[in-house]
Amino acid sequence: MDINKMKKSTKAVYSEPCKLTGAHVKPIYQTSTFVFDDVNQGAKRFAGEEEGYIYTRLGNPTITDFEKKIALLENGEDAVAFASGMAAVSAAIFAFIKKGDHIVAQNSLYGCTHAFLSEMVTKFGIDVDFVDAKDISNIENAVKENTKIIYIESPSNPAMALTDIKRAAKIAKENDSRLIVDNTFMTPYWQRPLELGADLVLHSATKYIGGHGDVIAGILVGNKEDMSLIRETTQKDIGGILSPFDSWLLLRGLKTLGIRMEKHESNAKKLAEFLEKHPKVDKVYYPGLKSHPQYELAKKQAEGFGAMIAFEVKGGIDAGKTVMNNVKLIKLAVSLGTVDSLIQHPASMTHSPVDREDRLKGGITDGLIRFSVGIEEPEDIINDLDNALNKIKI
Ligand code: LCS
Repeated sequence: MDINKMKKSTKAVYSEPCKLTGAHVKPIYQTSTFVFDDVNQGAKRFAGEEEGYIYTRLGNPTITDFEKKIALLENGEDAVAFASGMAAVSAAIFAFIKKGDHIVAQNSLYGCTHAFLSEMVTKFGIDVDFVDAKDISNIENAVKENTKIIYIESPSNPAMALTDIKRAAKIAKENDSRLIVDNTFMTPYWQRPLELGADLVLHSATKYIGGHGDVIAGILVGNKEDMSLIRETTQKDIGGILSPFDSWLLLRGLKTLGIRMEKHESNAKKLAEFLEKHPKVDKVYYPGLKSHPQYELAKKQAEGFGAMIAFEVKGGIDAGKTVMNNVKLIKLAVSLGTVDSLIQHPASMTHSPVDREDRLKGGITDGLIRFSVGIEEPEDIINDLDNALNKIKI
């Protein structure tokens, strides 16, 4: 049996029993260190001459199982797990840049990623240019001889802007740089950027990978060489590793990735169509709607549209606040990709670390509302949202 040849849901569900005890679900290796037989063995492990664990910051069987599962799902050679999505972002960027290098980034990115690139990375003598990557020629024109990284989210948080991943990968290859794709909104269930030519895939595993809103985690996937470099540098020495317990929770969450993503998406389609027709709603941004300007690209590069929706109501931000303050079933909270529906206001919450001017360039208007569609029954979500929308007085 070769699990690599199986369908994506089977890959997500599959796990091997514990080799030692036969336990169906493997135990958690909740340990910080590993005992050596003798000094010689310890030295060999440190020298990389013998396989085996040393210390959990350098590796742990439960973390390895999670990394291998994501590598399998993303069709990558290897993966490296982190304590958060942001730890994965910083580890990926710092592993491949040095003073004098240049990064081209999409102008529509998660708030802390944008802040990290515009404020932190630039402190170390690295230039970053933000471009509207919906038009791929903007990436093409921004790339320079010293560009080492092209960084995108597709779809982006929260504007739902897409980048043509295949074309961005081609530009990266021609320029001897790396394309990093944040695939958080899609998960490997709907989109696998490595298959489209990307060099590294990143996830805030806090979201759909875990799925239940009880873990903060991040992961990078790529080829063996890049992943080894990250393990030996930014993971080992900056040290933002994932814990064994959280790895185990993520492995549990992943088993239902397929059915969760299918239900999230079928709900999202219904919600997007409901919002598009609602008299109090001005604009809806969902790649699965034919009215989305990048609907064709979404169909081409992904197997699904996901379940993140952004919308603007008539009456601007005040009307938006009325909606967010009046939902009952849907929770007013940041984060996304949990089994329950969440609503939030990017300009004052997730994207408040970004200057207003930069937010607007990334499509984040003051009145934009972001909605992470859960797996409750769609009628209940629609009723809750409809009640809240009808509280708007116009
Ligand atoms: N990338 C994307 C696309 C994200 O949405 C987030 C977090 C991160 C990276 C960072 O991951 P974390 O460190 O939080 O695991 N996005 C959040 C959001 O939209 N609301 O709260 C967090």
